[in-house]
Amino acid sequence: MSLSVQEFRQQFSDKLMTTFGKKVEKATPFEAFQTVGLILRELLNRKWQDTKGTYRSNSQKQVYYFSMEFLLGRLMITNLLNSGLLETCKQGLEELGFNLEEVLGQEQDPGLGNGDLGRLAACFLDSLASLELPGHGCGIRYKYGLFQQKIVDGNQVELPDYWLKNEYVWETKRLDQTVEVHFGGEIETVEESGRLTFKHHHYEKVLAVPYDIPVSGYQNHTVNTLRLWSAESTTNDFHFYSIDRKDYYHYLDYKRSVEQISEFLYPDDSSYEGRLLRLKQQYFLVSAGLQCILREFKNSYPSVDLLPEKIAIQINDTHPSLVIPELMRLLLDQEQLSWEKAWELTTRTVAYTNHTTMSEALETWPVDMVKTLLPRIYMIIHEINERFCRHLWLAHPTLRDEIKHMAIISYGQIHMAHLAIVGSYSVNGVAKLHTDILKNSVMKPFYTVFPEKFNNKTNGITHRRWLLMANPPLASLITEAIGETWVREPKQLITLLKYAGDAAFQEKIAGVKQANKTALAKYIQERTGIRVDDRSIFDVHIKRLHGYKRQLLNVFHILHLYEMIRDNPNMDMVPRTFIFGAKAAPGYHFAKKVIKLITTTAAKIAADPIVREKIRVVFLENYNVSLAEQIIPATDVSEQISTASKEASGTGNMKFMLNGAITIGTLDGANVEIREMVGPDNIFTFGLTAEDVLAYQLSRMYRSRDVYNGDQRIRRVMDQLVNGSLSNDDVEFKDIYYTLLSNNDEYFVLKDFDSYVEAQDLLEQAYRQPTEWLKKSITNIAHSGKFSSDRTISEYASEIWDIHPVTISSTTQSR
Ligand code: CR1
Repeated sequence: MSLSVQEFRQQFSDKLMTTFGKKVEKATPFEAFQTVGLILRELLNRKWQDTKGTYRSNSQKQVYYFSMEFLLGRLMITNLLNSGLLETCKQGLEELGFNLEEVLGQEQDPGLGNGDLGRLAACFLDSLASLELPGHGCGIRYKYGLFQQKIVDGNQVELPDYWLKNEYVWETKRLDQTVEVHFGGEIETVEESGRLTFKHHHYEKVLAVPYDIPVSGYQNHTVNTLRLWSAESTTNDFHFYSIDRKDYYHYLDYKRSVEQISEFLYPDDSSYEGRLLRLKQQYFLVSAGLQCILREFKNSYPSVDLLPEKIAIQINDTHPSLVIPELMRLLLDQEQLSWEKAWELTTRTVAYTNHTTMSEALETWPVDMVKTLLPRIYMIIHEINERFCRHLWLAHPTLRDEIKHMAIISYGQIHMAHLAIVGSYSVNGVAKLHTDILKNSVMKPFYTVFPEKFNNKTNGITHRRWLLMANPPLASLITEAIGETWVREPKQLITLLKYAGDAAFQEKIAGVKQANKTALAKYIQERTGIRVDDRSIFDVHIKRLHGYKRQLLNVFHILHLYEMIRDNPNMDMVPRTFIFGAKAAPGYHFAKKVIKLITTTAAKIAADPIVREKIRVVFLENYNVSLAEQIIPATDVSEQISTASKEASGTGNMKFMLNGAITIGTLDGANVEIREMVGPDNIFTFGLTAEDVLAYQLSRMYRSRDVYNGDQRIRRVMDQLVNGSLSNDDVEFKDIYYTLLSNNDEYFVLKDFDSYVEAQDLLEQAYRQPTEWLKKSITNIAHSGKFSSDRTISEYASEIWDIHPVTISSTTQSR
């Protein structure tokens, strides 16, 4: 689509007038944003129509990616870049008296996700559309995203994230596509002409209304769909005007309970009600999504037998794993298929991605809860379990002792990962190490039974958002050096290797990094009032706050440096700025204490005239996609220091690498593959390996107290937690202290401290050699092509989904 600056300006003022009744001079930046949004929407709508039309007419297979989270980030910039209008819009807006940055900044981040898992889903949608692959997202339109984080007195405070308070310019409500989802009630089993049928009575009826968001591909004609479902009530079953108005009050209760379903991303699941709501959300997504897919499918194809040939459903972790019994329900009860046929179709359509081996995150639901909320679904899960256990008993006699650990239903709980494995044709992990751990340890018996299902798909990120949009100066520099083929084929970044040692190129790379650091320093000052030295090393740890991600280990290193500088104020060291960004789950006490520890350490250092010359700590509140886009291009050191075996992949590690940061990390998740690519000289690895960790967990031979007793540096750091030197309130950090000593330091912080400090020393020495450092940095960028989500999605497309690129033919496009 080409649009001249002149045409853009004209369209802008026309649209502004018809939408807001305003002249350009009077428009606010928000109105300008909405206006550009509407211009883009019109362009996208045409391509969207074409895409849908082409998919319908060429009857190729399509994939649906079911996920409880999609962490999209701002979409205006993506849509401008993808449609090739970024420059036109920038210039047009400037001529009209607006600043592009300010206009883009008006967009609310839709916080419909928590961390990596949701961001991965968004990168995947971007790659699907950019590779012209027929693939769509299916999720929930939560009214409130993940909470907004404020830091008050050093503590995290959670505020509601009402991202929809202004109209969301990218969505379209599709009332005509509404479906009904049923909860509760009873099932009556009746025999009709020799066949059992199941009648659902007294259920609660919820309307699922879809809102569609267009997902555009990079400078092509594809616009796929992200469909987000919203729960609404129906008024049909109530008589508001009855004499006693009883129905009216029932209706209010009912309306409230329905709307809750799509209200919050994470209902507080520390209570039974909270958990019930979460289960309701999962079924709501799954049932609405599947009904709609099946309805469209039946409009296009003569028989549901073709389902696996035409549709693949990928479930993003176990959250949408009720897809399996729900698809069975639809095929059995609605389509009247036999159990065997329905099972065959289901297990050839559904594929499952596992994203974690942490036992706390492996979902289970109490039988009673599922039975009451989803009676028919429970019956189906029960039957799947019976048949699966019988199969194990007969076909795998050697596993008989394992059956109780493999059953889908055991000890009153439904194990969703087991259901997902049994009911799908592909089970993939998200990095090599993680997949190996699934196969050889966590899911071992399942791997024995279904070896053919297990496969690895190492995660990736979209270089369009994380380099082209987030770091335009670096992107231009790369293009200047190696031409622009890398933009469509990120693997080509490898040709940068020949410039790794090139002094002139190094200087340019250093210049871009410095400019980004200066910009971030300015941003930090504006946001926090803290002035940081933009010549210091920017050492960054941004991700969810969790024990296994070990923000605590990072703080311990900082507190150790603090002691060293106090001992020797003239210590020769390169000044460093430690930057953190992280949200802690609202009910996760320990994680919140770690935030408090970071902010307390920051304050203590800021107040110390000697120490603050050398180190600074900054905690940036409300970490989200847009903030990550600011921070990553300015980073020198990327902290990826999870306890080995715990981080399934990580994707932040890839974003940093792509932007030339050097990783300090454990041999965990995708760090292992980053190391394989760049070689050991271009990454700083340390600490226990996954094997060590698993062995310690089995043998129970680790004693954190021994490490504490044996290392004076650790004792000094830890004593600061409880001796009043950090906080007057001497119980403030007691919990952290005892978690490490009395609860035996589940995440091996003390154990890895020594090798972490050593790796940090080596890293500092390397930083002192600018030529060597820049060489490492360029080498990292050059090898980052492997971690493009285009590569990941191509693998899913050919090895799991069997879908192929479709060139969209233009039917509505006038130009
Ligand atoms: C993992 O912890 C991984 C993402 C995306 C997370 C992280 O290492 O990069 O998934 N897992 O694959 C998760 O959120 C529920 O599990």
